[in-house]
Amino acid sequence: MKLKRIILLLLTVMFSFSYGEVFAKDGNSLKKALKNKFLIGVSVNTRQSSGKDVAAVEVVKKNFNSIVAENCMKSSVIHPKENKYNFTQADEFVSFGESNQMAIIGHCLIWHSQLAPWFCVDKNGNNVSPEVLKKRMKDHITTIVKRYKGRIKGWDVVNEAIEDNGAYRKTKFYEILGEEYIPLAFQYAHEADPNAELYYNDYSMAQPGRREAVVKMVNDLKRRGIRIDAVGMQGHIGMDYPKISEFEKSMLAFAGTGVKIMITELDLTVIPSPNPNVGAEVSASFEYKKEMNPYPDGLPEEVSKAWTERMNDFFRLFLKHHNLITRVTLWGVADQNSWRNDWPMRGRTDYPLLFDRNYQPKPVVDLIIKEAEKNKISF
Ligand code: 9MR
Repeated sequence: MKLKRIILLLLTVMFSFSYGEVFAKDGNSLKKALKNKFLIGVSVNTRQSSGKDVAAVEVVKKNFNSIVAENCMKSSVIHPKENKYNFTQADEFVSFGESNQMAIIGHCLIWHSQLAPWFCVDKNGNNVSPEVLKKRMKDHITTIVKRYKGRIKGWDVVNEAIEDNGAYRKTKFYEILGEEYIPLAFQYAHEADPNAELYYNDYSMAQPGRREAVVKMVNDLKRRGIRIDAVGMQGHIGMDYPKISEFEKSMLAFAGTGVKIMITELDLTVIPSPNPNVGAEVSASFEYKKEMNPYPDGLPEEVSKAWTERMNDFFRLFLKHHNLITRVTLWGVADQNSWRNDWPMRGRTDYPLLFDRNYQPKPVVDLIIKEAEKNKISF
């Protein structure tokens, strides 16, 4: 009996290793390996969704089954003036996803940043009244969501509304409408496409203050019967932040409210941060310093190894909780596409993504594939 169990165990281990290797060499891809775990997505820029960046398009098609618009659906791009929408790039993005049978994610309906300048103010630059802002939000959300009704799987409805300490971010939306702008945005989105999934998305989600505030916000929405399907944890992480245990705590806390978890904007920076407290605050900006750009010509072996291990650790965490997670999305295709090269300091060379500057998969891709395949085999 005991011998039979040992043989079975040995066979399982041998099989899972060789299976993983064969698969990886055979050109297995992230999306095949993760098929029964969660969607594996990537943000695409307009050169990619228009097909111009041919090499990146190949990587996207082979490895990812979901896409999100990196910039083309932000209000300043898609709705630059009150009576002017600019749908060209967003239309192209949605068609790209459809022609490749991908789950298409809209990003983002209400965000204080990259906000169209007209949105919250009148002609003299003064804040509009609550009634006017509600109407503008409703028009904006309804027009965009209806245009892509039935084609977009889910929307980041509100982006980055909470601060590290759990306070509401003092945006124009908040100034004019208070906390209520959030439920209103979800309500308008739901009315425009009742079948679309709706998400709240934010960065530095492992911060205890933000964690608590987001849990409270989701619970309030649910108590009021307002649809919210998932919390998006952006995942702009570094080599020493956040602690994986704190990230996991937040995953479990959000899942505890009854919504799903999505890792929406994953990238792992390896270059020094001029100020570790800026999270992913887009407005942060520091003057270029050569010593802050230590790896312009490639990563030293030991740094690359440490990066691989940490990225792999995060994927192991995601695989451990795959029943809570519906999607993991990388914020960019290959390293040269990443916003990290220019934020919060312009002109640096970072290595935050799964594919290198030659569009080749990094060693971690194989490790993720093996880990996913290992979990798949059970006797
Ligand atoms: O990657 C995006 C970059 O190209 C834009 O310049 C920037 C401002 O619109 O936004 C970046 O994406 C952000 C995302 O929309 C929301 N979370 C933080 C991301 C990184 O700043």
